[in-house]
Amino acid sequence: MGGRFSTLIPTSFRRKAIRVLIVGLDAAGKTTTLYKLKLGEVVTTIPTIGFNVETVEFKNISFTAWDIGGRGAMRALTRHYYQHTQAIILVVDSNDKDRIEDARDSFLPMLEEDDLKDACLLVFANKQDLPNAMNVSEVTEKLGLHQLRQRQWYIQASCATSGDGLYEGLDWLGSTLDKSGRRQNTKCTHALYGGGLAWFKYLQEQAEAVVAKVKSQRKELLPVG
Ligand SMILES: Nc1nc2c(ncn2[C@@H]2O[C@H](COP(=O)(O)OP(=O)(O)OP(=O)(O)O)[C@@H](O)[C@H]2O)c(=O)[nH]1
Ligand SMILES: [Mg+2]
Repeated sequence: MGGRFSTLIPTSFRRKAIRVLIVGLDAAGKTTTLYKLKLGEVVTTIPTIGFNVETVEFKNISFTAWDIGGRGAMRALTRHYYQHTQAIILVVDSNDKDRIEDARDSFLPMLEEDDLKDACLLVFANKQDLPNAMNVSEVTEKLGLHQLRQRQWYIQASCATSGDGLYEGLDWLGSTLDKSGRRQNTKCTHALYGGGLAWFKYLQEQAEAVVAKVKSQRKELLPVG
Protein backbone atom coordinates (compact mmCIF):
# COMPACT_ATOMS: atom_id res chain seq x y z
CA MET A 1 0.00 0.00 0.00
CA GLY A 2 1.30 3.44 -0.87
CA GLY A 3 2.73 5.63 1.81
CA ARG A 4 -0.12 8.19 1.56
CA PHE A 5 -2.87 5.71 2.34
CA SER A 6 -0.97 3.73 4.91
CA THR A 7 -0.66 6.83 7.07
CA LEU A 8 -4.47 6.82 7.39
CA ILE A 9 -4.49 3.38 8.98
CA PRO A 10 -3.66 3.17 12.68
CA THR A 11 -0.23 1.63 13.22
CA SER A 12 -1.70 -1.20 15.29
CA PHE A 13 -3.64 -2.50 12.23
CA ARG A 14 -0.86 -2.11 9.74
CA ARG A 15 1.07 -5.18 8.76
CA LYS A 16 4.73 -4.53 9.12
CA ALA A 17 7.18 -5.99 6.64
CA ILE A 18 10.42 -7.27 7.98
CA ARG A 19 13.32 -8.71 6.08
CA VAL A 20 15.05 -11.59 7.76
CA LEU A 21 18.16 -13.49 6.79
CA ILE A 22 18.33 -17.13 7.87
CA VAL A 23 21.92 -18.31 8.06
CA GLY A 24 23.78 -21.28 9.45
CA LEU A 25 26.10 -24.07 8.42
CA ASP A 26 24.88 -26.72 6.01
CA ALA A 27 22.43 -29.19 7.54
CA ALA A 28 21.78 -26.97 10.57
CA GLY A 29 18.06 -27.00 9.80
CA LYS A 30 17.47 -23.62 8.10
CA THR A 31 15.17 -24.86 5.35
CA THR A 32 13.30 -27.14 7.74
CA THR A 33 12.76 -24.15 10.06
CA LEU A 34 11.55 -21.94 7.23
CA TYR A 35 9.07 -24.44 5.85
CA LYS A 36 7.80 -25.46 9.25
CA LEU A 37 7.03 -21.80 9.95
CA LYS A 38 5.57 -21.30 6.51
CA LEU A 39 3.47 -24.42 6.08
CA GLY A 40 3.27 -25.81 9.57
CA GLU A 41 4.59 -29.10 8.26
CA VAL A 42 7.96 -30.62 7.61
CA VAL A 43 8.90 -30.88 3.98
CA THR A 44 11.64 -33.11 2.70
CA THR A 45 14.65 -30.89 2.30
CA ILE A 46 17.63 -31.26 0.05
CA PRO A 47 20.77 -29.17 0.57
CA THR A 48 19.95 -25.68 -0.58
CA ILE A 49 21.96 -24.61 -3.62
CA GLY A 50 21.27 -20.92 -3.82
CA PHE A 51 18.48 -19.67 -1.64
CA ASN A 52 14.82 -20.03 -0.70
CA VAL A 53 12.70 -16.94 -0.19
CA GLU A 54 9.41 -17.22 1.64
CA THR A 55 7.05 -14.89 3.40
CA VAL A 56 5.86 -15.95 6.81
CA GLU A 57 2.95 -14.10 8.39
CA PHE A 58 3.08 -13.93 12.15
CA LYS A 59 0.94 -11.65 14.29
CA ASN A 60 1.01 -8.30 12.49
CA ILE A 61 4.37 -8.90 10.92
CA SER A 62 5.17 -10.22 7.51
CA PHE A 63 8.62 -11.80 7.59
CA THR A 64 10.33 -12.14 4.24
CA ALA A 65 12.89 -14.77 5.01
CA TRP A 66 15.93 -15.46 2.88
CA ASP A 67 17.26 -18.91 3.61
CA ILE A 68 20.77 -19.11 2.23
CA GLY A 69 22.43 -22.45 1.62
CA GLY A 70 25.19 -23.14 4.12
CA ARG A 71 27.75 -24.44 1.63
CA GLY A 72 30.92 -22.51 0.82
CA ALA A 73 30.14 -21.01 -2.56
CA MET A 74 26.85 -19.56 -1.43
CA ARG A 75 28.19 -18.39 1.89
CA ALA A 76 30.64 -16.18 0.01
CA LEU A 77 27.67 -14.43 -1.56
CA THR A 78 25.91 -13.68 1.69
CA ARG A 79 27.03 -10.05 1.66
CA HIS A 80 24.71 -9.38 -1.28
CA TYR A 81 21.74 -10.18 0.91
CA TYR A 82 22.56 -7.87 3.79
CA GLN A 83 20.91 -4.68 2.61
CA HIS A 84 17.66 -3.77 4.34
CA THR A 85 17.91 -6.74 6.67
CA GLN A 86 16.34 -6.03 10.03
CA ALA A 87 16.90 -9.41 11.63
CA ILE A 88 19.17 -12.38 11.36
CA ILE A 89 18.19 -15.85 12.38
CA LEU A 90 21.19 -18.07 12.99
CA VAL A 91 20.26 -21.74 13.03
CA VAL A 92 22.75 -23.92 14.86
CA ASP A 93 22.88 -27.71 14.96
CA SER A 94 23.22 -28.13 18.73
CA ASN A 95 24.19 -31.74 18.20
CA ASP A 96 27.24 -30.86 16.11
CA LYS A 97 29.87 -30.13 18.73
CA ASP A 98 32.68 -30.34 16.17
CA ARG A 99 31.37 -27.48 14.09
CA ILE A 100 29.94 -25.06 16.62
CA GLU A 101 33.12 -22.96 16.49
CA ASP A 102 32.93 -22.98 12.72
CA ALA A 103 29.37 -21.63 13.01
CA ARG A 104 30.57 -18.90 15.38
CA ASP A 105 33.51 -17.89 13.16
CA SER A 106 31.48 -17.99 9.97
CA PHE A 107 28.46 -15.99 11.00
CA LEU A 108 29.09 -13.74 13.97
CA PRO A 109 31.69 -11.57 12.18
CA MET A 110 29.06 -10.67 9.61
CA LEU A 111 27.27 -8.69 12.32
CA GLU A 112 30.07 -6.14 12.02
CA GLU A 113 28.99 -5.26 8.49
CA ASP A 114 27.57 -1.77 8.19
CA ASP A 115 24.30 -2.96 6.72
CA LEU A 116 23.71 -5.26 9.67
CA LYS A 117 24.74 -3.09 12.54
CA ASP A 118 21.15 -2.50 13.66
CA ALA A 119 19.85 -5.98 12.89
CA CYS A 120 18.77 -8.05 15.85
CA LEU A 121 19.91 -11.62 16.19
CA LEU A 122 17.79 -14.65 16.97
CA VAL A 123 19.68 -17.89 17.45
CA PHE A 124 17.86 -21.18 17.22
CA ALA A 125 19.75 -23.83 19.17
CA ASN A 126 18.22 -26.44 16.91
CA LYS A 127 17.94 -30.24 17.02
CA GLN A 128 17.18 -30.27 20.73
CA ASP A 129 15.39 -33.59 20.24
CA LEU A 130 18.72 -35.36 19.77
CA PRO A 131 19.95 -36.93 23.00
CA ASN A 132 23.46 -35.43 22.91
CA ALA A 133 22.46 -31.96 21.85
CA MET A 134 24.12 -29.08 23.70
CA ASN A 135 21.64 -27.08 25.72
CA VAL A 136 20.98 -23.39 25.33
CA SER A 137 23.61 -22.27 27.83
CA GLU A 138 26.29 -24.43 26.21
CA VAL A 139 25.46 -23.09 22.76
CA THR A 140 25.39 -19.52 24.14
CA GLU A 141 28.81 -19.99 25.63
CA LYS A 142 30.34 -21.68 22.56
CA LEU A 143 29.05 -18.93 20.30
CA GLY A 144 30.27 -16.24 22.70
CA LEU A 145 26.92 -14.46 22.61
CA HIS A 146 27.55 -12.67 25.90
CA GLN A 147 30.49 -10.93 24.26
CA LEU A 148 28.26 -9.27 21.69
CA ARG A 149 28.11 -5.55 22.23
CA GLN A 150 25.26 -3.24 21.25
CA ARG A 151 23.25 -6.06 19.81
CA GLN A 152 19.80 -7.24 20.67
CA TRP A 153 20.00 -11.00 20.69
CA TYR A 154 18.07 -13.95 21.96
CA ILE A 155 18.67 -17.68 21.89
CA GLN A 156 15.84 -20.15 21.70
CA ALA A 157 15.96 -23.93 21.98
CA SER A 158 14.22 -25.49 18.99
CA CYS A 159 13.39 -28.62 17.14
CA ALA A 160 12.60 -27.60 13.58
CA THR A 161 11.14 -30.97 12.64
CA SER A 162 8.46 -30.81 15.36
CA GLY A 163 8.27 -27.02 15.41
CA ASP A 164 9.05 -26.75 19.11
CA GLY A 165 10.41 -23.34 20.01
CA LEU A 166 10.03 -21.78 16.57
CA TYR A 167 7.11 -19.49 17.37
CA GLU A 168 8.62 -18.53 20.70
CA GLY A 169 11.64 -17.31 18.74
CA LEU A 170 9.48 -15.37 16.28
CA ASP A 171 7.58 -13.91 19.18
CA TRP A 172 10.77 -12.41 20.56
CA LEU A 173 11.73 -11.18 17.11
CA GLY A 174 8.33 -9.61 16.56
CA SER A 175 8.24 -7.73 19.82
CA THR A 176 11.88 -6.64 19.58
CA LEU A 177 11.37 -5.29 16.08
CA ASP A 178 8.17 -3.66 17.21
CA LYS A 179 10.01 -1.75 19.89
CA SER A 180 12.94 -0.76 17.71
CA GLY A 181 10.57 0.03 14.81
CA ARG A 182 9.07 2.76 16.92
CA ARG A 183 12.51 4.28 17.23
CA GLN A 184 13.71 3.84 13.66
CA ASN A 185 11.91 5.06 10.60
CA THR A 186 10.51 2.57 8.12
CA LYS A 187 12.36 3.87 5.09
CA CYS A 188 14.17 0.61 4.48
CA THR A 189 10.95 -1.40 4.39
CA HIS A 190 9.59 0.81 1.63
CA ALA A 191 12.90 0.64 -0.20
CA LEU A 192 12.79 -3.14 -0.03
CA TYR A 193 9.39 -3.37 -1.65
CA GLY A 194 10.09 -0.58 -4.09
CA GLY A 195 13.10 -2.37 -5.48
CA GLY A 196 12.09 -5.90 -4.49
CA LEU A 197 11.74 -7.41 -7.93
CA ALA A 198 14.94 -5.93 -9.30
CA TRP A 199 16.79 -7.04 -6.23
CA PHE A 200 15.42 -10.54 -6.52
CA LYS A 201 16.48 -10.71 -10.17
CA TYR A 202 19.92 -9.49 -9.30
CA LEU A 203 20.34 -12.16 -6.63
CA GLN A 204 19.07 -14.84 -8.95
CA GLU A 205 21.69 -13.86 -11.52
CA GLN A 206 24.40 -13.90 -8.86
CA ALA A 207 23.35 -17.34 -7.70
CA GLU A 208 23.21 -18.70 -11.23
CA ALA A 209 26.69 -17.35 -11.92
CA VAL A 210 28.06 -19.15 -8.86
CA VAL A 211 26.36 -22.41 -9.79
CA ALA A 212 27.74 -22.15 -13.36
CA LYS A 213 31.21 -21.47 -12.03
CA VAL A 214 31.11 -24.44 -9.64
CA LYS A 215 29.86 -26.66 -12.47
CA SER A 216 32.64 -25.58 -14.83
CA GLN A 217 35.26 -26.08 -12.13
CA ARG A 218 33.89 -29.53 -11.48
CA LYS A 219 34.14 -30.34 -15.21
CA GLU A 220 37.78 -29.33 -15.22
CA LEU A 221 38.50 -31.73 -12.38
CA LEU A 222 36.83 -34.69 -14.07
CA PRO A 223 39.24 -37.09 -15.81
CA VAL A 224 39.02 -36.90 -19.60
CA GLY A 225 37.55 -39.88 -21.48
N1 LIG B 1 16.59 -34.52 14.55
C1 LIG B 1 16.44 -33.34 13.94
N2 LIG B 1 16.73 -33.21 12.64
C2 LIG B 1 16.54 -32.00 12.06
C3 LIG B 1 16.08 -30.87 12.77
N3 LIG B 1 16.04 -29.83 11.93
C4 LIG B 1 16.44 -30.27 10.73
N4 LIG B 1 16.75 -31.58 10.81
C5 LIG B 1 17.23 -32.45 9.72
O1 LIG B 1 18.53 -32.03 9.35
C6 LIG B 1 18.74 -32.21 7.95
C7 LIG B 1 19.18 -30.89 7.30
O2 LIG B 1 18.12 -29.95 7.40
P1 LIG B 1 17.94 -28.73 6.37
O3 LIG B 1 16.79 -27.92 6.86
O4 LIG B 1 17.93 -29.22 4.99
O5 LIG B 1 19.32 -27.96 6.63
P2 LIG B 1 19.84 -26.60 5.97
O6 LIG B 1 20.39 -25.79 7.09
O7 LIG B 1 18.78 -25.98 5.14
O8 LIG B 1 21.06 -27.13 5.07
P3 LIG B 1 21.70 -26.51 3.71
O9 LIG B 1 20.58 -26.22 2.79
O10 LIG B 1 22.61 -27.58 3.21
O11 LIG B 1 22.47 -25.28 4.08
C8 LIG B 1 17.42 -32.73 7.39
O12 LIG B 1 17.51 -34.14 7.31
C9 LIG B 1 16.39 -32.35 8.44
O13 LIG B 1 15.28 -33.21 8.51
C10 LIG B 1 15.77 -31.04 14.17
O14 LIG B 1 15.36 -30.13 14.89
N5 LIG B 1 15.98 -32.30 14.69
MG1 LIG C 1 18.65 -25.62 3.12
